[in-house]
Amino acid sequence: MAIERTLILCKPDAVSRGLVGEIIGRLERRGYIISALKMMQLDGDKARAHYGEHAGKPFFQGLVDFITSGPLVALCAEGEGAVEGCRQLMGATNPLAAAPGTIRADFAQSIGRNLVHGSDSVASAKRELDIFFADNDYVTRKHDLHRWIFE
Ligand code: D4T
Repeated sequence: MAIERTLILCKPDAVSRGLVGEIIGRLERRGYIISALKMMQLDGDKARAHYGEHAGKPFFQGLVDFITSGPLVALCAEGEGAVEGCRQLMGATNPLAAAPGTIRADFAQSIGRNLVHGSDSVASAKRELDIFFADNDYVTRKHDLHRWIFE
């Protein structure tokens, strides 16, 4: 499995509920490296770009309103199979369908306030990371050493 990068968002509900540390801690304990991180409040244009695939769906405007409603924490997680691995940690989109032990099952109640976003493919990750981060936002991490620790 290749080293992948994925975009994780701790959405405004995670920030306002004080769950950012819990979420990042779970990513770190799984062994993912954080190579970029920032707190920001999204403007409408970025929010619509990020959620472009959902444009026209009934929940789209609510999604944009919510994601722009307050600060979020965006980060890039790196590691072997990080895209799928991070989605495992998050659990199913609807917290009621998420497996116990996942972030959404443990801390969320509704699909519209499900705390986290994680890219769903390597291609989406690349597109989404480019919305949130510039090349010089990333630090170089030593995957060889890190992989040896988690092997
Ligand atoms: P994100 O993008 O937040 O990681 O969620 P998922 O990748 O797990 O799920 P998604 O793209 O299908 O949904 C994006 C976002 O929209 C909200 N949503 C979704 C909603 O409010 N109502 C709905 O019916 C659906 C399908 C939740 C996540």
